[in-house]
Amino acid sequence: QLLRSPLRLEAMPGLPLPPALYGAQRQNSLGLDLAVDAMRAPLLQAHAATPVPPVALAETAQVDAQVRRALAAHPAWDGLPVPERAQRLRSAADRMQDALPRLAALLVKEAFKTWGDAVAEVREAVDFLRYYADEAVRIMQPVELPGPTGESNELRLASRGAWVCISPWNFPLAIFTGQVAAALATGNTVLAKPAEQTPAIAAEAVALLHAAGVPADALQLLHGPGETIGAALVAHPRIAGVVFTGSTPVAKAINLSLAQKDGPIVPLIAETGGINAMIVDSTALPEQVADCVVQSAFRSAGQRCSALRLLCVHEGIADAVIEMIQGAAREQVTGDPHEWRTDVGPVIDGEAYENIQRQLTRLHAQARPLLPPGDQPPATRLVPPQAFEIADIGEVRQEIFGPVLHVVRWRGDPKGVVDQLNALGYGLTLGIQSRIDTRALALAARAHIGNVYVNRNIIGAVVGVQPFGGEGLSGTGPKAGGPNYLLRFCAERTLTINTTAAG
Ligand code: TXE
Repeated sequence: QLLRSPLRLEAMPGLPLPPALYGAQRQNSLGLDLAVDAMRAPLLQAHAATPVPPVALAETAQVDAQVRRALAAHPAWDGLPVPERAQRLRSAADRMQDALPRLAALLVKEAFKTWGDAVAEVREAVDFLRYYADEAVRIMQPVELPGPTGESNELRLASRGAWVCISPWNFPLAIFTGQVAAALATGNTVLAKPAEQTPAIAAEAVALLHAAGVPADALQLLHGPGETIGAALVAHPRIAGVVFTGSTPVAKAINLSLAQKDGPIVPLIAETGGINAMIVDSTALPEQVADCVVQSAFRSAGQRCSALRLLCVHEGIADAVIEMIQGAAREQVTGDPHEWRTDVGPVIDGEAYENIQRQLTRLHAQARPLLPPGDQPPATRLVPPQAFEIADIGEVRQEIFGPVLHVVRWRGDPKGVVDQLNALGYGLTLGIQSRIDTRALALAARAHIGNVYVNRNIIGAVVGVQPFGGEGLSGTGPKAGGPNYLLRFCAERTLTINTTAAG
């Protein structure tokens, strides 16, 4: 199920084929192209009919009152039977599913997603709601534990209180919904602070959750800058925990703020970026490698925390792989995300664009460019897929959040490559391409990396199937979309009763 078979477009009547179709397949990250094409009419209709509504910004002075409201709403929400809470989240999932064309259109308009990525993201948000609803029902049953004669022992999970959910712009619906759904499913109330760049899609998700029966005070939305609103929420002495996805420096700043503030010691769940690599040995299939590079490094304009940044390829097949990547990259259509054919849309904002351009200038001076730079005017914020050959893994010090790949050749023992990757300190994703199973498994076991994908044509996870999250500079764990995630939102409580006592 995980290694999907290639979908052949020739079988789809009426679908325009690109002039030189790479690998005779064309699909987005989750192999959705064909399904997305089938939805073309309702999606384009929704696009014409969906404005990006303005939102009201929160004031820092409001934060305390909103936290108090979330605390006041906690007993009633927590007091609902778990199946009832789960049912409301499933109802929100159904509503989200029904609203797919409108939500996808909003993602295209507000977050500049391509259509394939937008549809995949709505589905991921729906999956998060359903998965955490089911998980809460599964884990929140009291468990009888064995104990000494004359005592009964019970372990149960309880909600903690009001959680702060801080989310980024790159999956503004899926990550936002996942965080909120996990906190709500476990009986917590929520103060959600979405990214400044993508407030409208978060507001849509909240409206659907409210309509599905989540009380307004149990789920509150605060729009505004991270440095003010986000920081004020984190610093509030009465919050129960923070779940954060974004950059490593902000995760560390939140950790520091939590450590220094008054009030209880509360958990932080942080999921940040990575310098994600793929190790390709001499037995790998160059075409398969190139396909994975296109899907993992260039799609979503490289704006995924899981995205491939560093290709470590055995010198014996490096030239063949590079040539194949050059061919595959040429097939990528960089352009307006509203256009149906676009593969690589603009990066999120001018600041991100400038940042990427600075890194590209440095790379042009220091490394061998493997792809043409393109001639897109800066106002478009379009960065065509870029790749640079570098001499050493250690040269990659920083995550470039765009469609930019580093390529390095290696020789000798691939275990040394894993050791160098471990030394970078990030630990989010790793791809391995090899036709020697024992070697691939040995490399995977050596890597201090949260998510390893062997011979897969995309680096990235599926909710409820492959839990996702990193370690080291890439985050705290536990993994989102996996069986241990909800535990972190809960307090563990035991109840021991002396069953021999009179009375
Ligand atoms: O993230 P930020 P940005 C990485 C990626 C990218 C970089 C910057 O490398 O280039 O982060 O992106 C809120 N207290 N990723 O600037 O700043 C902020 O308002 C509390 C990887 O978007 O970390 C937003 O809601 N909150 C990542 C959220 O934090 C604060 C996805 C993320 O913003 C805050 C996105 C503060 N002091 C970026 N400062 C991934 N893992 O997918 C900011 N925020």
